[in-house]
Amino acid sequence: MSFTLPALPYSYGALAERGMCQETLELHHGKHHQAYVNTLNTLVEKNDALKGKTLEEVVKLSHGNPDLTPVFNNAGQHWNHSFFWNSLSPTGGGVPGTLEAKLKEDFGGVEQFKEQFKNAALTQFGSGWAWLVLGNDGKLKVTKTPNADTPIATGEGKPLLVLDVWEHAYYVDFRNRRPDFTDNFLARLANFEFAAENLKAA
Ligand code: MN3
Repeated sequence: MSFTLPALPYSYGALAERGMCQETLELHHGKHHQAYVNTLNTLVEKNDALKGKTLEEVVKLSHGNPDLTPVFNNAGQHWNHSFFWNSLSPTGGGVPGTLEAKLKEDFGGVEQFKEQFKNAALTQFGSGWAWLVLGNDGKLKVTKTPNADTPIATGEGKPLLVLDVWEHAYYVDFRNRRPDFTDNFLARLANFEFAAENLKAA
């Protein structure tokens, strides 16, 4: 059994009017994400201990194991990107009431959450990810991870929403302007309905 690239939950051109053009998605999903899936399949095929495991199992088994760094990097990137596509929406930016109430409770309000999230996205040096997670204490938390790292491996909490802050995520649309990319995500692309569903299921 091998891993496959999940189809986007919208068309390649669906986010163009909201600041993520077709070329970005064709490269990011069709080239970058596809390459992680292909490399992961090649590596797992050569490793009897990993064959037949689910993606989450491969991520957790390879995390922190120096012998399996290439496996972790590609498995983590596959998981994170699959989650990222669902964190975007052609009707994004609106925060449903259930999530808004919880953001108010744990951050003081939606704007305070957005400030913390933007700060995480901007202070992630180099490549990585900014996350909204449900912490193990039951409180919402903003966090960031470098490279392919992911809360499902670090145990920092249950992921609710993610933003890819690797340069390949924004260079076509925003050149080097990660702050503008992050603001645009929070205002017009973030699928807070998806985050609210993840919160409800937690
Ligand atoms: Mn990416």
